[in-house]
Amino acid sequence: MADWFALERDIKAMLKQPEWDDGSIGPVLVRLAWHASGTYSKKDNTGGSDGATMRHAPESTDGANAGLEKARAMLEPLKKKYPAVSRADLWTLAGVISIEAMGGPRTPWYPGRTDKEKPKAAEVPPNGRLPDASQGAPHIRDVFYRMGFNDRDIVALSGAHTLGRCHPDRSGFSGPWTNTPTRFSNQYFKLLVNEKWTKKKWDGPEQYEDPSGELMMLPTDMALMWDPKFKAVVEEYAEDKETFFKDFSAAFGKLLELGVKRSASKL
Ligand code: HIF
Repeated sequence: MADWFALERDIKAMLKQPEWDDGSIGPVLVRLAWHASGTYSKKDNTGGSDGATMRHAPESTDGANAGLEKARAMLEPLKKKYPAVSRADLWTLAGVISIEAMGGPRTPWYPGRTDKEKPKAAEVPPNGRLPDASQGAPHIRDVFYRMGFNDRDIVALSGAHTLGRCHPDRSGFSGPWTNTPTRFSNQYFKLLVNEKWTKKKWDGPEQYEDPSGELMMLPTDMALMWDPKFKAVVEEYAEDKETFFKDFSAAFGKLLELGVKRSASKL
């Protein structure tokens, strides 16, 4: 049996890293947990966090996962310390602990994922299943409906962009969404509603900036304001942090469970 309490403590203890971005590796660990899970397709029940397949080609080479090799490497010492814990469990749990440690809700999480050391080709999801930030509402719906989410879930999940930042050497985009990128809150929604966002004039991909030029939104973030159904939920969460936290926790918990197969003995 793994000592889950000790593992949680160890994850929490490694989050603060002054030399990393905004002083915490929490945001990139949240991105790792989500990208491991977000390849799921309910059409054929493939993809998802089970197997920790992001270590293997082609998933390891998907442009959407650029930079996550660093996050995976940072968790390796914990894999060594807790060999009974699968990487698939470790990556998803690290996201959950990060959100909670940064002031967010506790997300439901259950162990029991197994790692695939030598997956068959069909066991690694194809590239291109993660969302493309340069697109709009129809693409967001295609990708998240494929995982089994609805419009309200999509907006709830999107609140995680209150955390972290974009890196020109990873995605090509640049900058944080909020002034508090290591604090989980409903700030992302407040900014979407209250700031004036304009297209950034630069050589990089299309992104939006606030009047200070310091904060950013991706085209997929702006799409939540341009689509009336999404916008109504954005406005609700901007006003009501409690409801956002409750809905986010349920949706993120569901995301981490996608495609997970457990044998009864593992529970
Ligand atoms: Fe992100 N996301 N995401 N994302 N994401 C980036 C960074 C983070 C999308 C694109 C990007 C979700 C949905 C979507 C986090 C968490 C979540 C980056 C920048 C891009 C381009 C990567 C880089 O350059 O380092 C798109 C198109 C999404 C669908 C709409 C989730 C809801 C918001 C599911 C989610 O939880 C986090 C955290 C980061 C910050 C990572 C960091 O290193 O700081």
